[in-house]
Amino acid sequence: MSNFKWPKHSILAIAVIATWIKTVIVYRTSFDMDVENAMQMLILIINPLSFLLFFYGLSLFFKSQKVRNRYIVGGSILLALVIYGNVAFYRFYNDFVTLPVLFQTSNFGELGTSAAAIISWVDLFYFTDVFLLLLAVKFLPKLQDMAPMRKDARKAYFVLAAAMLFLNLGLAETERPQLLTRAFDRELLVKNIGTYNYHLYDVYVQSKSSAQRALADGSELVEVNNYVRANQAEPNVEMFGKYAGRNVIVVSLESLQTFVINKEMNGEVVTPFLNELTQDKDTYYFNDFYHQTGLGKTSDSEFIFENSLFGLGRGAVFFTHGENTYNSFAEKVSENGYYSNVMHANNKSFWNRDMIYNSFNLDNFYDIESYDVNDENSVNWGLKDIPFFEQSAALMKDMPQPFYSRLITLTNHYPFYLDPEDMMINEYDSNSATLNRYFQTVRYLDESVKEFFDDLKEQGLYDNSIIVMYGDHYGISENHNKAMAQYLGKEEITPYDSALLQSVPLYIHIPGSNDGQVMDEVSGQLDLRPTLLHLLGIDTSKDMQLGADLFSEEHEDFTIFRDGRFITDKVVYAGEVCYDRATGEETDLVNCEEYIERATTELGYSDQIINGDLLRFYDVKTGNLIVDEK
Ligand code: GP9
Ligand code: MN
Repeated sequence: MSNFKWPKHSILAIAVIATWIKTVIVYRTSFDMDVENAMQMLILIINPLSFLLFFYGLSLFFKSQKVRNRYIVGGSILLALVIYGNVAFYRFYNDFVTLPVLFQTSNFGELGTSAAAIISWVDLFYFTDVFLLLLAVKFLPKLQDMAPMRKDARKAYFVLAAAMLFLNLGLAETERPQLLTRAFDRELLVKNIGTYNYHLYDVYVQSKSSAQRALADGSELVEVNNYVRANQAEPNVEMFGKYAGRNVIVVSLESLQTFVINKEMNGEVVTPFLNELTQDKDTYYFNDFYHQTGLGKTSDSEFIFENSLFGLGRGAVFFTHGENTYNSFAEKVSENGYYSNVMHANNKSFWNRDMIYNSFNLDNFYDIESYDVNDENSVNWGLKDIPFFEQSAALMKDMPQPFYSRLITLTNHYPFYLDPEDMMINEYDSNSATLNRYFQTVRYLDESVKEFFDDLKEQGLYDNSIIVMYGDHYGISENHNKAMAQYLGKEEITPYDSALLQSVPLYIHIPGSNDGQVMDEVSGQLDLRPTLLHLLGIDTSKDMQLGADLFSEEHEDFTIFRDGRFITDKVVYAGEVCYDRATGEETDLVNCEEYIERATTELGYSDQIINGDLLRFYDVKTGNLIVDEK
């Protein structure tokens, strides 16, 4: 044994191979990435390699063995943290980390209950390569030749690394043409170029978007404006201004999806009050309405509601563009004599709300300081919805009228914990504890809404208000597909099913209207702003909005998701496949093509407006461009 000499660069080789194998295992065990064929599998397996060769290979530039080893071990720790951070994030958001998300640290403190459900001891596995390297560094050096690599050998090494990169990109290009230019979908990116290269790419995109603001001069708006004007839906004459002057109460129903509405779970009704409302004479209930949020979750839904623009494909626009110029719903109603405010019993800085609410020109934010929150009336993320609604109604009573209040509920939030006394139905019995608990917290949310209606009546606010309620985003991610399939009585959840599962309920409840209907427009959260402003008789014909009035004759059955998927009354487009909406069968891509183009255009325009901060160049009163002096 003592004569045996390990080859010169064993530590480097171990680093590359160990981290490589670990990364591939992590891909297969911790992320849910569909691999459809052998080529995709091959790409997945080789994609970490080029980066690892480069990254660990930099050690070859150090002369001393000691420094080389330190660099390699330090590097492996860094990469392990990156991978682990991604895994923990993925468990919660079912998505990959982006740079802007990393700066959302002010949210991390509050993730307490959620984090505990997400991290465990088994996670030490993600550091296996680090442990292995520590052992190797301790025991191998005596047994190996310590001299630095020769220059020509080093050159050959980097040529190999570059060749690996081109091989990877080449294969990815045949599998997914235009991957890097078109990608709204991080899963496709990670699958094809690997998690490490993905982060480098993300840094590049981030700097490009910062440059975009600096370089914008307003001329970009001409094309966007033409598109928006050409596609805008005329208000419905009968509905326009029909409820002018009423208070507007908007309720964001945390994580509520349509799949529980009018359904039972093991013989128990999940949402008795919300079910009743779907048939109510004063309620327009939209059963084919979708959330359009991305990584910003609740904050994205707020952004969409206020602006009728999409959030961003990466990170939360609330964080990345909190200081932009906007023309929010709040600002519009304030100009028409409304007192505008948001009510949410959480710290004001969560999701950067305090900052961006200023940019939205909201008159007030009733945050946690406005509420009486204690151990008794809290669970999970904070104040329970029933006392939240009760205290909110009391606060509303003292507001100047008419007011616009947007209330954000919280109890039906992952991980869906409840106190035993608030459990009104049993848990479900699938392999997903999350889905099992979800039905109970949804049941609680339903009860809280029912009581809220009573609170409003008690405070004398009910009759003169419009109450709008919608699900903010999904509650059950694709991580729970197996349990979901069990509940829905399906063999499996296909991408087609997943897209349709993004439906969230929308209620527009107008006391005394007597015109209640179930509406089956295919529609989305971007449509809320124009719809409600028109009900109040507020003109939006010059606004930069991408949604359409739900009561308009010209409203189209077409709704786009943030990641490029979309739904119409005829097709569902998901995972780059066009499905027949009625049958769920794959159909010719031609049937989706026209819409694919429009989805790309609209998402692109929305991004342009936000990244360029273009509304600073737009006079919404006149519809004129404010041309930048420079
Ligand atoms: C936090 C609440 C929840 O204040 O809105 O945010 P979410 O995690 O659903 O985006
Ligand atoms: Mn939410």
